[in-house]
Formats: sequence, structure tokens, C-alpha cells
Amino acid sequence: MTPVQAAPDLRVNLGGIAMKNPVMVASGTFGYGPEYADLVDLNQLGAMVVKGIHLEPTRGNETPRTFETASGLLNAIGLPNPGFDGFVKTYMPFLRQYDVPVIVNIWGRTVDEYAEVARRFNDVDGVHGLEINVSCPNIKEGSALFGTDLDMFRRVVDAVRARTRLPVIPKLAPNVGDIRAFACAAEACGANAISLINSFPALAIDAETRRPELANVTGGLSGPAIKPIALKLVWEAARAVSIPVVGIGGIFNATDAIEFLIAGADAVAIGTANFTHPGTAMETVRGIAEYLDRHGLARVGDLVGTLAA
Ligand code: RRO
Repeated sequence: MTPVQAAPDLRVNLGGIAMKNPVMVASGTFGYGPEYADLVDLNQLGAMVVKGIHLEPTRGNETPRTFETASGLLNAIGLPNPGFDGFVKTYMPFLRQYDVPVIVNIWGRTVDEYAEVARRFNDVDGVHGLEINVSCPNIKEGSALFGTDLDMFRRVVDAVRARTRLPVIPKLAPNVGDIRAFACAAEACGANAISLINSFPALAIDAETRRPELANVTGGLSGPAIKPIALKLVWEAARAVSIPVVGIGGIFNATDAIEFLIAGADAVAIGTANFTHPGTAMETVRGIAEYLDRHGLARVGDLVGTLAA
């Protein structure tokens, strides 16, 4: 009799967050959960990262906020959010029903605001980690600079680290001179993991009207166009740190995700694909398991960082 091969072990420990598989959904592309609950089984996700939360409710940018380019999505949503109280009251009772780690993406306009929103989440049941959004390309003040100025970046990560008991995951901006400096700074400041990349600052123009396609003029580019950029930055960052890395950028199927794992990501997050195909994360989980099986790998960790370069 041929021995029955055990199913590959997909479990990942993301800096203290125990995940049943390495496939997460990226902040801003999956709402706060209920928006997708009728379409997919949320319990199959490795983790869910919710849209960015601030101390107070905010409205976001004027429309149009999105524009489809040849190979990616340009957005300038501008961080609309229900505020800390609104999020905890409206969404946490829903999210607590699921057996999926909830990672809350947080943002502020000042270092103190980041620290305060982080502190408030200490008392919220059912939150497993905080992703620090220092890399939104779409608000006039603050956030983009926190992601591209190393000193400001350190100050935010330090302040959040000092105020929270939860694992913290700074989300890195792609438009920096040396991604390794930001990855290492995150680790030195006590981050438990890093995620990268956020969308890439970009511009789309209507030649007839000579106007920008977005009300905000510029936006962040995501989707297939940025995947090779993201792979390169993940590969560089993962070799520079020993904390876990979440790879993000244009993942539309299991093969894309597997490329990020090979580049050194311990987990991946699906972003833009959720808008057109909400089942992408679940299909990606199945595809990774099938790949590991086919390649005789017992654990997903056996694939991480195996680029033959
Ligand atoms: O809300 C947005 O415009 C936005 C954010 Br917070 C972000 O981090 N990345 C992005 O592409 N858009």
C-alpha cells in the first residue's frame, strides 16, 4: 500500500499572531469584514487586515477616488474611517464571531495620534495585532512622510511600540531609497513583523480634458503593475531582518503568492484582486497547498526565502 501523504502544514506564526495559513487580505481592500462575509468563508483566511482606523471618524477624499489603468488600479480614497469608537462598536462584535486573527491598520496625523489610537486598542477584545500605516500616498499631511523619512518612521514605530501590548506590523512605503533601512529600523524599534508594499505614488491624466483622473490628482498604484517592484523590495527586506515579512503587491493567484514566499515573505496579503474576485484568498490557500504537495514540501516555511540566486 502506498503511504498516505499528510497534508502540508500551512501554519504561520506572524510575530506572535498564530495563523492557520499564510494568506491574509490587505487593508483597504476588504472593508471591515461584513462587506465580504456573504461572498466568502472568512474563517478560511490566514488573517484579516481591516481598513485604516483613526481616533476620530473621517470622510476621505472627493470623488473620483479610483481609476483603472492598463495593468493596475489607481486610488486616492483618503482614509475614510468610522473612528476608533465607531469601529469598535459597529464592527468588533461581528469580527469576534470568526476564528480569524483581526489585524487593525492604524493611522494618525501626528506621532501622538498614532500612539493614542494604538493605546486604545489594548482594551479591545478580539484584536490580534496592529498594522501601522505610515505609507498612505493619499493624504496631504503626515502619513506619506512618516513612511519615507527614516527619522519620522522610527518615531512613529517607537511611540506605537511603547503604548501597545499587541504585535505591531509597520507597513512600508515602496518609494524609498533603501527599503532595508526601513525594515531594519522597524525591527530595531521592536516591530514584530513588517508588511510591504503599500501602493506606489502615481498619476493618470485624461488627455482630452487635460485633467487628472482622480479628484486628489495623484494616487497610489496597485495590482499587477507593481508586482515585480514588490517582489524585489520584499526580497531585499526579508534578507535584512529576522522578523517575519508580509508580501503585498499585485497578488492575483497562488502562483503570485508562491513567488512572494520564495522571495522571502512568510505570509502574503491579497489586495486589489479582492475587488474583482473576492475568492482569490481562498483559491490561493488551496493553490499553495497543492504546490507544496507537488514539490514534496511538508511545511509552507520550507518554501520561504528559497530563491536560487
Ligand atoms: O485610503 C487610501 O487612499 C489609501 C491608503 Br490609507 C493606503 O494605505 N494605500 C492606498 O493605496 N490608499
